[in-house]
Amino acid sequence: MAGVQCTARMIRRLLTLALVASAACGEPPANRDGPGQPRPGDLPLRGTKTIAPMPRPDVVLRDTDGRAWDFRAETEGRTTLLFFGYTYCPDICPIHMATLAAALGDADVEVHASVDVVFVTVDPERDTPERLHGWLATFDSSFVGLTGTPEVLAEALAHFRYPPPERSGAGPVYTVGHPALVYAFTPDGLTHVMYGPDTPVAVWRHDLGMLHAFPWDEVAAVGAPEGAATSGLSTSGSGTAGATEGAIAGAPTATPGGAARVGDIAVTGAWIPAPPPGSPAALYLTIANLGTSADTLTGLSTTLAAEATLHRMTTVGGMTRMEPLANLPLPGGDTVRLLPGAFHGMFSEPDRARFQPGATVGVRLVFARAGAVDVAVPVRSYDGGR
Ligand SMILES: [Cu+2]
Repeated sequence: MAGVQCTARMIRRLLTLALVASAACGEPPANRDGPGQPRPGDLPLRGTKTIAPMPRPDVVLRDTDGRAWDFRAETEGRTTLLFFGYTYCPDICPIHMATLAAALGDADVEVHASVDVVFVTVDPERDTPERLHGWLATFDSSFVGLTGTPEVLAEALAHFRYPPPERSGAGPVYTVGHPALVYAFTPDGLTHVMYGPDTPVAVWRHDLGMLHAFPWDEVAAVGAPEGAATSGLSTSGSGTAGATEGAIAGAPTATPGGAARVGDIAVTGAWIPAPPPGSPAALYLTIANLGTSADTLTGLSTTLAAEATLHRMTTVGGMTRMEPLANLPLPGGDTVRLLPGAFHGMFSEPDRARFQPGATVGVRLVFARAGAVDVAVPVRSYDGGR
């Protein structure tokens, strides 16, 4: 399939049209220094634009071959998509990587070659270089995995005004908070746009061509953006419980998922994204309480994984954390959706042979009032919904 092909000339024409249109509406054209001087802020990008673009972080990390990786030097003049995450994450991290791999897989060779996807682990203890390399390769072998000492990783996060990575939970199945956003750095060295985990493949496809083709050399003369010293974050609304169903790249809407009924409880659209090797698996579904009495989802289980738990993702200040959830209240007449970036079931140590696209996993859901119900849940690849 043909990728997005935006030439610099096409983008200039688009910008001229947009500026003429805004002038005709009586609004002063924003971010313009002179005639014909395009500014990144004028670009019709679909990602969330930063209020104040930030420079690339000045940190030296380690790649998965153990070599020193100077972030600024290695990425200079290129389009860099930076994400902080960890490979044991069941939800946002694999979604971002799968969506990016799908979008880049469709892109022109020239666009793909101009973009670096850089994944910095926030869990250096479990994400060994070997594991990081293998996990990323399941998405796209060109993705760069980076690690570092806790001090260096904290320094990299602090550049984006995030606290050091923080663990929750005890034992080997702890989770780690991390930023929900992918930061897109363009060849001018700045980040003008960010992307949340609910970014569909189509948006990436659209924006990647534009990030690549924009005449950044003409912008370079404009100088540092005002307010660069302030926080560059704008609210993206990503990863909140209010996410629209189907807005997630990996959430298929056309194919019906597993469904079941017990008492007043109707379960629909259940699906499991096929997890990368050695990673936990997530469960997404919709639960409607068709009765007038309140009920509660008190547990879930499967014989095909070591453990099944319920989680809630919370995004505060752009930092996503996963919290275990003892139960999920289901008020009478309400519908609750387990969606990427909001609620999910999680299967630790899933049976690899059974958690494959096209397979079905039997999951038992237990409700305080309605009782237990077994759902045959289809496993699909993350990019199955594009
Ligand atoms: Cu994650």
